Amino acid sequence: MLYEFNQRYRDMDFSGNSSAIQCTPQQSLLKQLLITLFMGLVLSFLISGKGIAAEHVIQLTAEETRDDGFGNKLLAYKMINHKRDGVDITSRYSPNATIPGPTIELTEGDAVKISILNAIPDSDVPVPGISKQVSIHVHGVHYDILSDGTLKVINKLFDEGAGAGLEETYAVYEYKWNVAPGTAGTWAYHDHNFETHNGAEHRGLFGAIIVNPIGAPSYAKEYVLYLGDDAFWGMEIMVVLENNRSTALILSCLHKKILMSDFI
Ligand SMILES: [Cu+2]
Repeated sequence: MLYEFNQRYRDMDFSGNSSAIQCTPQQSLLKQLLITLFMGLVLSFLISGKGIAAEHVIQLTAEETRDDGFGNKLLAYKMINHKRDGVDITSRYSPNATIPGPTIELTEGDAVKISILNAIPDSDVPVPGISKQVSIHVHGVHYDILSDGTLKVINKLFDEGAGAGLEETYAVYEYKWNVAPGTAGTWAYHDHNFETHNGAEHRGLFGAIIVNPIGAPSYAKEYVLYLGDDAFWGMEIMVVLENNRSTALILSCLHKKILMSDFI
């Protein structure tokens, strides 16, 4: 399947009315003042060393897992590529599709373009009344409605995912996140479109983003833990073992006594 962006989203013009408008001398002066003020703000950010935002370009797929021997298959996100300011940092992730999905670390002020490719078999074949799309619906960071990662029945605009939706079909769908100041924290992302308008979060399509405050200390090991009704799921981040790759943890509390010391 080609990794092509949906044209409808990319070609959309957000610049508004572009027809030429004559400025009066007062308006020109005001414009110059605003430009000077803006340049001053940019310079002060650069001098203080703060607010130097990174640009992330991230590509994920959603895949079906192997049969568990009883006819059950789950779904999982996989990191295909992550570039931070043009530097490839994909090697910090597992090369496999994992449950939970890849934990994505960001910093306040960053900008993110994240796209999803649907690699679930037959997901591009429309089925009346059933969405085969997968999406990335995120919490915590800011975005406009075209990056909500939901179906048109919810957002009233488009089926915002990859694969055959109820109305639109895309091979790849791209979202834009504004990791605005004030969004620091650990947040969930998950599918919202597969088969129901609440998606397939319960079948494995979920993960976390960590938004660090500017200047936050870094830690040798971090864990994101998810609590379900019969299992702990987790993601170990930046592990020194295993070539610094993040590793998914699936720890059933029915079969294993879990101690917090396991994580320290
Ligand atoms: Cu949610």
